[in-house]
Amino acid sequence: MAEDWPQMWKELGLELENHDKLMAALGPLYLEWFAGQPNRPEAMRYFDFVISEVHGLRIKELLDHKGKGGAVVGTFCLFVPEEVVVALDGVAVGLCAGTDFSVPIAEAELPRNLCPLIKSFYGFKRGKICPYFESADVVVGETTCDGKKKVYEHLGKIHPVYVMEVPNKKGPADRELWRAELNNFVAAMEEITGNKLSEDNLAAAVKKVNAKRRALRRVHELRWNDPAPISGKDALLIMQISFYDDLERFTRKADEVADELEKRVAAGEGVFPAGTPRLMVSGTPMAIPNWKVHHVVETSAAAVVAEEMCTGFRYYKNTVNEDAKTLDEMKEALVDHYMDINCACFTPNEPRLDDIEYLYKNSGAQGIIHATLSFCTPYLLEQGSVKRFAAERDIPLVAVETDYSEGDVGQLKTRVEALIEQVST
Ligand code: BJ8
Repeated sequence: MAEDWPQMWKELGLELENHDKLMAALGPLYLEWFAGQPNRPEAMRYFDFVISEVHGLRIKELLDHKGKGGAVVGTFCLFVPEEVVVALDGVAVGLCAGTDFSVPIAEAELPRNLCPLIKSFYGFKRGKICPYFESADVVVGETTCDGKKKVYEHLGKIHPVYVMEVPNKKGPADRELWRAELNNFVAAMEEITGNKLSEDNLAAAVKKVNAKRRALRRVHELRWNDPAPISGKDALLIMQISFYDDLERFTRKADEVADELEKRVAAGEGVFPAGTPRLMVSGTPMAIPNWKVHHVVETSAAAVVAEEMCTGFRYYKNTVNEDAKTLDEMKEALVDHYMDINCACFTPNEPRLDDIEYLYKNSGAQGIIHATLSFCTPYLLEQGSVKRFAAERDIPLVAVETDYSEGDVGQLKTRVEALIEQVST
């Protein structure tokens, strides 16, 4: 790691002692869980490098961008229209929210019976541990679940926050609300970036973000082959990195992975032996560095071959229509795109079951793990519908509720192993 990073972190106002402790814990964990996987694609080296520089080079790039007058926009949800941020020469960064490390810092102020994703990100800010947070000119929140909605009020006291109202239903009035929210967001981002949205810059941004979604889809769908040419853990990692890496470089590198995977598939090569039990995961997002469920599955002689979640299919399922000509038509295409995300924050949310069915049928998965973060009411309540859906089709399913601690790994492993045994007989 370059020597001037501690100085950079200091200038960002990080609490260096806590930050060092976090990095000291994450480095060995990453080496143990990722580097040791057999027969990883060569093209994963880039992603290993990105992780090795996660708080170094990438932060320097963001600060350089700010130095040239650009803005950095922090996000926690797929609903934040990154095409608008990119069009206005901003950088959208999905902020870290996947570690237990920052949870106790949040619990000093927030209730303990709250989703760990929310506590994780709030603890990062409160403890001044995350250089992405400290680099962000603004954090864009959303009114998706009650936990996030209310914590943005707290966050707003210690960091600039802009909140988008996401509708709870998908009828005409809800579309209208979202259209208005999109226009308000454009106005807010124009003020923050000092740039004006135009047909040209929005069309270019849509193309760039679409290319990223397509590259992710290529990587993820190549796992549908047996043997799987890449582990679920690596596919998840690529997905997580897509939220904060440089947009165009990331797309190139993800396409390089996909090119290599295509060759592996043609040669019948995989990271697991052919016939390894195949599972898909559905539920709440797995923010970096939350790799727990995938690690448990793939150290139990099975493979994760699909994710019906925001760090997965929900992000790359659709691209934004590139045929729109006028700015109004382009914004309407964005409205269409975002209103088609099947998050549990909507009621009803039947199309999520169609997504699960599509992934289950096409990925060759033999069973489903419904994985929900603790205290996530929307996904815990949808667990019942997903269970019913699976039972009606005789699909083996196990539903787990977990957090970022190590405490339940043994129990998780027992449940996953029972599912693997069920799909293997
Ligand atoms: S579009 S899933 S990213 S809201 S896990 S914080 S819902 S209590 S993250 Fe999400 Fe956007 Fe929906 Fe996707 Fe609340 Fe649940 Fe926690 Fe969650």
